[in-house]
Amino acid sequence: MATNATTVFPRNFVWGAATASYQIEGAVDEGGRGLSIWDTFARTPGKVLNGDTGDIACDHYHRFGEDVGLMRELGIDSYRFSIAWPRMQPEGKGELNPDGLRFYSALLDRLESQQITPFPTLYHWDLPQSLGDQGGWTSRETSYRFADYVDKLVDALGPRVGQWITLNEPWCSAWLGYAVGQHAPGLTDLPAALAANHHLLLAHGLAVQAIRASSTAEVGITLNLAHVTPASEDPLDRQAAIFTEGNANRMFLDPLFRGAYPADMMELYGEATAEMEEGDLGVISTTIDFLGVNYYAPAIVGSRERLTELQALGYCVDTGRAPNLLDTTARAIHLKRPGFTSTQMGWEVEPATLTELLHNVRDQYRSIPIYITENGMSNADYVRHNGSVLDPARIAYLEGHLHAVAEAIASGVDVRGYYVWSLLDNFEWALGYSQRFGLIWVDYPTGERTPKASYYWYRDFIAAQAPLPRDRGVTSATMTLPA
Ligand code: IFM
Repeated sequence: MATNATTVFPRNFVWGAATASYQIEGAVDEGGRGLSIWDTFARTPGKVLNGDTGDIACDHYHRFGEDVGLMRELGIDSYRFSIAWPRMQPEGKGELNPDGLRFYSALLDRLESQQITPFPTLYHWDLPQSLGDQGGWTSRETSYRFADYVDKLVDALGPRVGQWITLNEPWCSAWLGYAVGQHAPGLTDLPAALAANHHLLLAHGLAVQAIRASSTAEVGITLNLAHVTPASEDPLDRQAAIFTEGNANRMFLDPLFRGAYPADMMELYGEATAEMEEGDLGVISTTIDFLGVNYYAPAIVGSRERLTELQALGYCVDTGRAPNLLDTTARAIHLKRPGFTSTQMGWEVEPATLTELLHNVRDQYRSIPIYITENGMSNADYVRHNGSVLDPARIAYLEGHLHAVAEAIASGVDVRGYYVWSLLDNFEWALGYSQRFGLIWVDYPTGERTPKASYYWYRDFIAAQAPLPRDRGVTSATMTLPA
């Protein structure tokens, strides 16, 4: 956790908050939007807790003006959101939907009027259902469809966007969607997950090339990188941790930065490995301008064979982590340590692991501008009798992780910005509305927004970083974090 230390952020550090289309927009049947695989998945009984869907969500589609107003009050420099592919290209092909374009143009206008820089993600899991019907990410064709979509979108909105994120957390799309079955489309099929892993990366590479061909915007990708620690020094636990880290990190970072999949993982997956074409890895490793890192919690991993011994040491099985990964990552098992604070998701809180992870990326790959594109926690928030929402645990979590980011910067990692997940409470995928990650409470029946104590804390934190306008020569701002 944070110690008595001075936290310094560079002068032009970007302060932001993040959301994603299916999680907040609602209006799934409006403005010519097509179906997505998440509409189908959420409407399938038993797939999402309480049968929740994104049909209405935060109704951001209708309330985006109010939401941008709340961003303005918060004082963020930049807003990370995602563009719903089925809103823009309802069938995943053809011309862009004019109503979809109107919605995102209006959002961009509103952001611009409030001097908030847009940081759009091109794909945050809502694949058009018609592409899902043709194999989704197991099909190479989906990568080509994505590149075509991005090409058209950048032509239409490009002049107003200076930075694009191609994909959000392709690990989740590929592995939770096709191996674990907890996310759309809900498959439990290792070769399908490996094909999806490859086609998502190919889609990313093709999209980078499409953007480069028609714009000068920066482009990057957001990964949910893992900080993995073996539960013990036992060789079986160590090997399980290596494979887990390989599955979460190296299966993405190696092709992106080294143009090759990691040999040990290819050997592990053997015949299940995806078919590739010559040149694919060259496309995937097309140079990017920045890396987005989403980080929430450390992972403690042991070998399934050693579960009894590990339980005797006080570990328990982390049921909040994808259970079927046990088989797909070499019989590795996610564990929880005794005595560690967890969030409502059951995720352990250990901010210093974020600093270590950022060091690892720099040392094992290369120094590249990094944005922390998501960080935050779900909490058992509630509205008090006087209408306020007090969430000191979230404030402590954010403080600790900001300190960890500052430590990474101080030791030379090129971190350029930080986005809280999330601006609003929203639809947390398979967990429906049961998990509240927002700085702003959303009353789902009415749509009413109530900023939480963490919102005001983050507002004051940002203000303390830039007490003078940035063009008035402020070189840095300091603040002392509590012990
Ligand atoms: O809500 C998600 C988001 O869509 C992707 N990253 C993790 C968040 C919390 O689980």
